Amino acid sequence: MTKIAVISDIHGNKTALDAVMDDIRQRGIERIVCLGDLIGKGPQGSECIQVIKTKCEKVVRGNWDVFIQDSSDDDFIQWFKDQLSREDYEYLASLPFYFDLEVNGQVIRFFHASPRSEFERILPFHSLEKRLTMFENSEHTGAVRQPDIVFYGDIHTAFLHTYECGILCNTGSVGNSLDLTSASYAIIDGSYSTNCIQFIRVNYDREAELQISRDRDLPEYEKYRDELLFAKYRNAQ
Ligand SMILES: [Mn+2]
Repeated sequence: MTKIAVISDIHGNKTALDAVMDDIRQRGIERIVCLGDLIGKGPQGSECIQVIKTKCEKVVRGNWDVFIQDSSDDDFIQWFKDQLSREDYEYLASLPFYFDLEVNGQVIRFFHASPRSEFERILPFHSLEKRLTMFENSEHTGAVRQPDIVFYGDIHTAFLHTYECGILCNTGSVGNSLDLTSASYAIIDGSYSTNCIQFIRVNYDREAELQISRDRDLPEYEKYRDELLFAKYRNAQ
């Protein structure tokens, strides 16, 4: 029986990650994949990398996982850089851009933000033309069979759209959810030779996570608190 949990955008929130991992375990699901942004914003990036490294069969890199590897003169970014070990950096540098899985004859593609870049943000209200580019191949994929189903993260907002060419699905975010404040993930259930997609919301102890953040002197704590308690995005226009 094929059941795969798809998680994304942990952002160093280990309290939320543990709650989601418990939920996945209780459902008897053994396969887990992760769509990147393991670190940044929340206080426990290195600890989250350890969990993801051990529990996930495939992980792609997100925008935070990429730019944290560059040198920075920004104090905020530097704080997160200082939390990571050499092994953590090596792990992040080893992550692939994307992967495909074939389930019941359908190609399911997984990447962080778009088929072209970890930094290209595609939102559910963008033009249809732009959303349909999510099914296209790119220099990262080469000329392979195009996907029937696409899973991505990045925008911290869960949704599913159906088109003639396929299904576009965003898992939402485990650690920094910006639609509802509960942790978000998806399940692909390939039982009975069909593919069923489910969305799961997990309540977790946000006050405990904020306590850890204060204990560790997390930079821009108030912005993190507003994201966790009110789903208020720090860079909202
Ligand atoms: Mn993210």
